[in-house]
Amino acid sequence: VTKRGEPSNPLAEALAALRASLSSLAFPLPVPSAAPARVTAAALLAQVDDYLLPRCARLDAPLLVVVTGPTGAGKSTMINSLVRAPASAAGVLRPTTRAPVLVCHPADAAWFRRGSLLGGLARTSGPAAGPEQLQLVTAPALPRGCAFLDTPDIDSVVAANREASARLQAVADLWLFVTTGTRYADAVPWEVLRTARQRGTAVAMLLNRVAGDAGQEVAGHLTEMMTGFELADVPLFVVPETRADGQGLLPEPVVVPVRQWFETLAADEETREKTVRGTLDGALAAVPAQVDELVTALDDQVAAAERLAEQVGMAYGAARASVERAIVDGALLSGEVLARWQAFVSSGEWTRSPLGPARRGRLLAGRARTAREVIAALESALGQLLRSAAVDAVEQAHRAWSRHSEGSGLVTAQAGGDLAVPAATSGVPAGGDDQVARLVREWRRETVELVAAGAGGGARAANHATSALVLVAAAAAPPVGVNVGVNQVADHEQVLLALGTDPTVRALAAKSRDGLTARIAVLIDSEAARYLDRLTNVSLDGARAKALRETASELEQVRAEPERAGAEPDTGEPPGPEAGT
Ligand SMILES: Nc1nc2c(ncn2[C@@H]2O[C@H](COP(=O)(O)OP(=O)(O)OP(=O)(O)O)[C@@H](O)[C@H]2O)c(=O)[nH]1
Ligand SMILES: [Mg+2]
Repeated sequence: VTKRGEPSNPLAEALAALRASLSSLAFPLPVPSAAPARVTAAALLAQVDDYLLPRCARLDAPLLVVVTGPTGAGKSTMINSLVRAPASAAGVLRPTTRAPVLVCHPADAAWFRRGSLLGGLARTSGPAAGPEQLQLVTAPALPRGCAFLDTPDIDSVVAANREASARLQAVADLWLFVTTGTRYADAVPWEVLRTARQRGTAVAMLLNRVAGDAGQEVAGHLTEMMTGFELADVPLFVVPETRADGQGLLPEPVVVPVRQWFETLAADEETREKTVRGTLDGALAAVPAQVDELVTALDDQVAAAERLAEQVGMAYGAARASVERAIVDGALLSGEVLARWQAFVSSGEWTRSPLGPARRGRLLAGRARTAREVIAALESALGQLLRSAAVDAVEQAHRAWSRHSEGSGLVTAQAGGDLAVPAATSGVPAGGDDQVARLVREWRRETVELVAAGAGGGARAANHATSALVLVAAAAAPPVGVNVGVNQVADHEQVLLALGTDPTVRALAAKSRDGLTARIAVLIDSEAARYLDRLTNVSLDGARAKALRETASELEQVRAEPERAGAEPDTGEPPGPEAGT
């Protein structure tokens, strides 16, 4: 039928594809759908590995009865009594069964010892050390072709037990649900049963330890409840309260009807296979709904990531706009820059001959010192402007992300460091190098080179002064065309106005300003990237959702075409571990 480890049929291939897309899923943003989706994805992935793949590869493997129900209901005691040996420890300390115990006929043991059914659980022959282990016990009293899996209780207060229990239930060909006259009305087990039922899992009920005279009444009520939960057609065993013997086994008369039912099931190949196929098909049919939930949750991730990205875009867009506005409207020409500019202007004859081509060199020559001071003041003011814009942006982005849970988890405790600390200003010693200082310095250098190239290698001092003019014109002067009456404005403003009309300065300043805005854009983008980088994994989710949807629909198609599914067991082979391996 199949070679171990190879996809044996289209169904197995479709499941393998589903498995691959499931294993790439992540739900990092804590939107409401994320936590349930993580649980669903893990459970589905486990079911594919533990049960769907192995079972669809070998339909003739022994039928696995998972015994489940509330703690203390007598699950382990019943299994031991069925196999007439203390296979799984029973006890008064709740919960007793903390790790799964698989009891099977010795001839079936090889299936479970080597098999990929529950492949993730390490096999042990002694008591399992934890829920990641599976204890294998053989019992000659069991018929071949039918095995029992004793599981931790269904509604355990121990979370690890509950999860382990759910994982084990997912591999069942049939559930034997054991409850008692005092526990049968509890809500949790019924919800679990309803889910099993909706998934087409075969179920048998066992009402255990029913006290003599209450039997009729309790069984009647339970039957009513079963009907309400669409479990009316499920076999119900009512086992009266008796005393266990020295080995903890129940008296034969109360066990016999249950054992006979399983013996009949194991012996009747057709019914057994029908049970196996029914549960398998139910589990496969339940996949699309689970995948829908995952796809919706992935969409939620993308939507949340887009919201977060938009907030970052707004914060850093505002920062960039405010810096550009300050440059364009001349806001930088104030304070120290203005004082230095005035000193620079008043040291010469600006008002009468601003920038006359013939006199430019001579005029500017004497102003090297004041020019340097203007440049230094301008650099410092520009640096401050950029730093405060970066701080504003990081604060706004941080505030925006912190307002909701999906963002607040991302701003702290990540490998990239705490986003609350703006990179542009953090950890830089006074006078030290940082991104902003580097940007300003590089922009000044670029402008000085532009001026030098434009001046055709004039005197250094002249270049200095012209650079000062160009730098101020680029970063601190308002755009040309502001109509100011010449008599009412101060000398330095007249110089500014003159700068605006001088074609050489204008061209150089325009180039210099373009260089500056480009550098600012790069800086702002790299600051914003500290936030956006945390969303890159999420933005892939659109593609992941699409891939997942495709694998699920392929699985649906294969399932809907039995001839393609090709999971017909080779009926010529007797069921057993040796077959086809
Ligand atoms: N008198 C009597 N005692 C029983 C019966 N079934 C179980 N017990 C006792 O009840 C206790 C619990 O039984 P277990 O078989 O360990 O119950 P369980 O459902 O496996 O419990 P967990 O493993 O904790 O989920 C043990 O002390 C058993 O000896 C019964 O039919 N009659
Ligand atoms: Mg037990």
